[in-house]
Amino acid sequence: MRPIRIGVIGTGIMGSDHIETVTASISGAEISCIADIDAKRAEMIASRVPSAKALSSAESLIESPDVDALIIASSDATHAKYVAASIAAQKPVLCEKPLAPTVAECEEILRLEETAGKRMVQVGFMRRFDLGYVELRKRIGSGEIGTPLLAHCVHRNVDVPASWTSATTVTSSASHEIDVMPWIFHREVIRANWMSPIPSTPGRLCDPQVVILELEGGALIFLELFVTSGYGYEIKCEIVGEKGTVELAPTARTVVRSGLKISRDFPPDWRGRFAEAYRRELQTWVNAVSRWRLGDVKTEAGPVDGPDAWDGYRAAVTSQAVLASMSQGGPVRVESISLPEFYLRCRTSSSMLEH
Ligand code: ISE
Repeated sequence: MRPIRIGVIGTGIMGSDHIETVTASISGAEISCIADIDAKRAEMIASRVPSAKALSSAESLIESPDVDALIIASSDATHAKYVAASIAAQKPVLCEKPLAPTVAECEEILRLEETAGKRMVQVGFMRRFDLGYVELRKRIGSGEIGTPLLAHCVHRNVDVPASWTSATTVTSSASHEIDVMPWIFHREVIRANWMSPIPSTPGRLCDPQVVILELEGGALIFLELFVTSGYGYEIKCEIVGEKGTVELAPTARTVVRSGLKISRDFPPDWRGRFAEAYRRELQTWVNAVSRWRLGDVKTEAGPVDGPDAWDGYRAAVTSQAVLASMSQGGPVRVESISLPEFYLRCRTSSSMLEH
């Protein structure tokens, strides 16, 4: 079978990274077309990829006969319209998180998929493909540490761009824990509480931030977000259960002892920390798209093998509650949503792995 020809919209940090990963490490796919709001940048990136050409607009890329499936990695605010156009063109999509910045836009995507009668959209919550998180989930499921009661999570960036706001910390950074912790605990978030310590010199951003998520049944997730930590990109997660704890092990490959000190390196950002997760995410998605094209997947399950549009929507609903807590103060109830019959059927009729 010929490779899946992937069109990429957006060549910022994640678009460029996906182009490199697909080209170097993914079997059964190639990058065929690239579009960016900055046409020169699209051309420059395409010139480095032998199978790719630059197209002048995202719309022409979605319609192009040379594109079988899409990676959407443009700015968050443009996701919903490109996802909608891809569903209309009946082309599978891997959309970077967040699926869309607002709950209303996510709801519209759910409606479009249901009308199309199949899932077409996978959301780039790549932590579900990280072997550390996968193992955390398995160990919780095995009952080894008893009922999980709480989690301590830390999420630190070195720095953020000038356009970043306190809300972006929630939609762009916290959204990962907002997605992955309910997946590990097998429980929905019912309440969110946002807080921020008061620094000696107030800055432009609230940083660090603390988010406490309460899950059904009473488990608690404590999340520290510190996006201008300055020292490195670091992710920690320890889950405390009734009979023990389980945590992600440090990921550095070496430990250095020198000059009366012991040290290990931190990656500068998430691409290094989650490189293998991104590779597994992309390969799993490409395999799902190939099986779907061969007619090997029940129609409504669609070309998806990982977090779907419902997961993107669920994360948006929780993020909205966190943002409400940020603006009004105090705990905010997360709107209760239950998986509709259509998504339940898609998931149970899917022949694929469980994510
Ligand atoms: C970034 O946008 C990402 O998506 C990373 O995965 C996240 O860890 C980081 O905090 C965000 O800035």
